[in-house]
Amino acid sequence: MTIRKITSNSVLTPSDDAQSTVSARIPADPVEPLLKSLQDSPTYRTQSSSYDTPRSREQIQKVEVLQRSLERHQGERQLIVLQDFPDPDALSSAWTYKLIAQKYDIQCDIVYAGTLSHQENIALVKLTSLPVQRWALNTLKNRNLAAYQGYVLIDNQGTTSQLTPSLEEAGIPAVVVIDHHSAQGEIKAEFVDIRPYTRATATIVTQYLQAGLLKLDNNSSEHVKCATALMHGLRSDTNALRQAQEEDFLAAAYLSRFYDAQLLNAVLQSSRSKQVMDVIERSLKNRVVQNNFSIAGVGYLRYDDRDAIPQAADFLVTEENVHTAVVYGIVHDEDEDLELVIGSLRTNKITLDPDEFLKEAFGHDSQGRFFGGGRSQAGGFEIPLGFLSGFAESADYAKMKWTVYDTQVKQKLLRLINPDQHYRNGMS
Ligand SMILES: [Mn+2]
Repeated sequence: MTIRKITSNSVLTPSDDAQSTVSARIPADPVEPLLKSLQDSPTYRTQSSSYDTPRSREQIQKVEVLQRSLERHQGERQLIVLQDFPDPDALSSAWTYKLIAQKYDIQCDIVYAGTLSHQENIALVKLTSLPVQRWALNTLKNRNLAAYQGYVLIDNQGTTSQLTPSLEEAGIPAVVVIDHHSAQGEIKAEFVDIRPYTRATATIVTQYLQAGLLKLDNNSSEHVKCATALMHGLRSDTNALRQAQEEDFLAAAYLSRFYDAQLLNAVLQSSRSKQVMDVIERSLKNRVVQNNFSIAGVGYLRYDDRDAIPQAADFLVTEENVHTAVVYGIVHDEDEDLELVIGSLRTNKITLDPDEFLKEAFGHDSQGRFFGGGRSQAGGFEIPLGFLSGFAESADYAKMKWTVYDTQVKQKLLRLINPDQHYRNGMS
């Protein structure tokens, strides 16, 4: 387990009862007076807690550091880079950062290299006019990277985007990293706020709003849409608030003053495509359940249907006696003519750390980059097929290739799931 380093001068959140005493004192407009009173509050100088609430001194300091970074970069242009397959948490948090930065005269463009494939993400972007652009890797040479003085990573640490190596090459510095996934390696940026114990990046950026970096205005349709997107992001990373912690509820409570419930409903009502249903069906048919883990390979799927994999994992984890589901398949990226094994993990088991589990199961490549990683209760992995990439002429060859990868992925997972049983061959 990765434990957040606690330094002797950190002021962390108190025990639950102390928190409730304080929550009772929250005034109608909780922001500065609350933070001020809490900073002085002796009840806050207590021991460690597994997560921070917006009230810890550490977080107040974070907001001040971010503010200074924004001031330093006034008049500049920044590129906000999302993971290749951005989710609602990433999309909404990036939009929030863009709106905050605008106040400091920083112009941001939000980009991702992969695809928006979940029906809800497509609906979210369309219905809220969320300002995001697809920058496929092969279009990068036509972009004017020199226009950007820095890049920003939100809800990721650069390891899940194909764009970061090119930005590094172009000499663009990472200015800001805001994420809640476990640390994916060393990060060099001016401002880093990584909170592995926070359920959603949307919670972190909502706390920035609450701390006064941007005052949301009910009369601004852009603000209302952004608050709606944040509410969706927060819900989607907390399993519709079922796994939310106090700080997520507090963030949601704040957003409830601004968001449009009808708009959120419209986003949530988007329906699944036939392709997604087919992948779910395959995962159901192919699943192997061992030691409460459900594992399913779904074979080949189109790049645009990539998001069917986490949806299938979401479904498999609902089976009785299953606490963890892993679904994977081979995805073909036509733009890049590249094939990848892509997988998702979902777990209800509190003691299972998806980040640790996936890193241990699949290890890393020759550059030390892990094939998988995660956050609380969810994770994913991507393994490039390399030399074996590319569509095969014969169906037999494609089948053989799938069998090899299917066997290898299962082998690596089962080694962890059944540590006592040496997993040999025979994948039935
Ligand atoms: Mn997230």
